[in-house]
Amino acid sequence: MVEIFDAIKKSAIRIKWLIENEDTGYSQNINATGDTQLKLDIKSDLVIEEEFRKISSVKEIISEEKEEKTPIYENGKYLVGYDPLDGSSLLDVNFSVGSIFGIYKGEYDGAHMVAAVYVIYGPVTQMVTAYEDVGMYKLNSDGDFAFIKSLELNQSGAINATGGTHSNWSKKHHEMIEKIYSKGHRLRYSGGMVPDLHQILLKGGGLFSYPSTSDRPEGKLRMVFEVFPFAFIYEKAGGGATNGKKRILDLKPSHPHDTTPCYFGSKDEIDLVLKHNE
Ligand code: P6P
Repeated sequence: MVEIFDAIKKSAIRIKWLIENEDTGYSQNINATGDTQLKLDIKSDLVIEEEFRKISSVKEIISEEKEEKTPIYENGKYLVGYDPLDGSSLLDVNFSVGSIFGIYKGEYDGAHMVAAVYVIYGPVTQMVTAYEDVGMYKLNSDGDFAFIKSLELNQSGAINATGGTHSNWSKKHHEMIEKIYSKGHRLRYSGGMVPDLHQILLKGGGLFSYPSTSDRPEGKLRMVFEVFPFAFIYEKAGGGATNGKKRILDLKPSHPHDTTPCYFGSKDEIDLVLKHNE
């Protein structure tokens, strides 16, 4: 597992450089999910694939930016699903973006996840790893990721991060969001999954929701590359993650690019979501 974390660190340093020096414009390509790819989406994906090709413990990788899986080493024991540059459409307004990694053994689903990592490219570059516990690291001037602290969610928090187009929410979801606001929570939403969930983790808790909407009935966020990794991290940090009815990590995608409605948060907020959807 250490060599996987090291490959992620090397990728992060290279992607940070790309963000700071390369063209943030769009390519002519469309990815597996139908998004027009930024040149940086493609370059970040290539960087990660290059770094993982050096790791003998990795059997296969699959990227949000590619339809197909990429075999690495036949006798490798880990599978890695990743989103190389999540929220890349926010680069043109200089918002924080991130890379997300789910490390699996045997199957690309929540029950087989063994670790999760994300990197956030912001005013500083930080990495959060969830294995035994949840640790935060900061990229320093020597090119090392120095351990900063362990991360834990409070029983309840004060942040409400509300994904999706409000006019496409169900009546039930509107009512649930108002219930959260009635508890005194405040809106904190950038449109970037990594900084939005990082903020809730670091500011003690709250709720991030990306529900089923009329334009996206199965939600927008991808299970293997985004939702399982953050569900794993939030549970390890003492919180929870649900699709509104079931625990996220109990879900099984029928296709690696499947999406799901998702709610991540402190225990009290997740309980409120589940009760509201009974
Ligand atoms: P909306 C970015 O495009 C992304 O995939 C996630 O990073 C983010 O949480 C979500 O989409 C934002 O979607 O519909 O709220 O703008």
